[in-house]
Amino acid sequence: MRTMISELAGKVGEEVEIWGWVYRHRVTKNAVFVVLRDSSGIVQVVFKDPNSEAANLSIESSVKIKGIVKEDPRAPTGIEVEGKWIEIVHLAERFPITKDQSTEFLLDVRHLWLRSQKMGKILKIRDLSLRYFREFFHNEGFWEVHPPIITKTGAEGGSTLFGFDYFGEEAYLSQTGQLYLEALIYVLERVYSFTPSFRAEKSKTRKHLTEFWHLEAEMAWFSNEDNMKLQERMITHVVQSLVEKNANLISQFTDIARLKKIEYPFERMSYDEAIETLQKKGFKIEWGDDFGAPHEAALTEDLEKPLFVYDWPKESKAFYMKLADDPKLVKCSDLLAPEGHGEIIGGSERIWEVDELVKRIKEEGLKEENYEWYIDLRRYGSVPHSGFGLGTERFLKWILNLEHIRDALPFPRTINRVYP
Ligand code: NSS
Repeated sequence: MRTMISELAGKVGEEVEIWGWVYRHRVTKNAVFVVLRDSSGIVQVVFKDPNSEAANLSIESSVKIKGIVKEDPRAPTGIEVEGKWIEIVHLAERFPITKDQSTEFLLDVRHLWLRSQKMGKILKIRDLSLRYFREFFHNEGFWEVHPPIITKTGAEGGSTLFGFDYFGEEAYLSQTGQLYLEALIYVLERVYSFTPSFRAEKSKTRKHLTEFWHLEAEMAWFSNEDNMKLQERMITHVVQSLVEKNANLISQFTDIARLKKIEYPFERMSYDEAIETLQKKGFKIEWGDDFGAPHEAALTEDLEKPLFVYDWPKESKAFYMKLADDPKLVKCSDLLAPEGHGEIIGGSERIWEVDELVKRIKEEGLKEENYEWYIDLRRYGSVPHSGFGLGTERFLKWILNLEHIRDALPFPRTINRVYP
């Protein structure tokens, strides 16, 4: 029977069979050393016979090995396996990835680079985070729903729409499921979705993808204040679950103490205050301007927790946002991660009256006929409501302190890469 590598520690002295891939390989006068990798971990196997078939292995070959589990204080996991038998399932060709290769090359062979220890761990943390997000939503009475990806409606600005010909009609890849989630609150009240979102981002930065995984929620009867409170509790739940249940994995990327501090309530600052703060710090920024990466960094550099910047100028935000008491502003908030990782959540209260919505659609120069169904939602028992969207990869980049957003998912799509 097969044993996973992570289970070996409990089997010292026993004979086991392990299956996996050759991670490292070294042949000396007296022995053959094979570091074997499976999805649960790595372990060193020593064959005391230098003529063992193990001597012929190449990196990434797939093998089945039988051997005895031994304690070894020098090994990172405290154990190693004394190899007794080996079956080579597939002898790998020369593996193209060796030490010290360029980032561009590693991106070209992404399908193979995914086997690295680092990527394997990130992918596990990505999955664990999503389990905790879903757990949070289900605990809070949300239903998971599935909005379409092919749409007629842009929502986050025309410049980043991917358009295509849909049997003679112009259609787009979804930038957000939000408008559809708004329809679904009238049956389920609290809904969330996890979908790919697409943005034809011209910007080549460390935090922009053209395809990212969007976790979105929409809640009937919620003000933007309720919305922010839900977001901070959600982030706290996910981060603290990771800290409590997966400290071993997480601590290989970042200091756990840094994450323990991520507890609600988060910091809050109005857009007006943010502009003043930036001007005092010497930035040439005017009321009405959006923030770039240096601004976000300056606002959060001294913070240990995320910061909500709320009540933005209407002109800088999307058409669907509810006007604030001061009609120059809209009831919305961006959640900025600390340490300059930038915006991780965008959320707002939505316009729920027909006239106000039609006026904003016209002001923004959008085609009213494409939004007829969306306007319709304001005609039959409309209610105040709010929601938000979180970029999964932005969240992971922040939590794990990743250099670049592309390492937060297996096959990143950026302005200059759609392969592999
Ligand atoms: O444009 S957002 O700020 N807001 C929306 O799309 C709303 N319609 C969401 C909603 O209320 N349901 O995008 C939300 C988040 C943003 O904070 C980022 O974390 C992430 O989506 N995002 C991105 N991540 C990676 N790459 C790109 N290009 C990107 N754009 C947004």
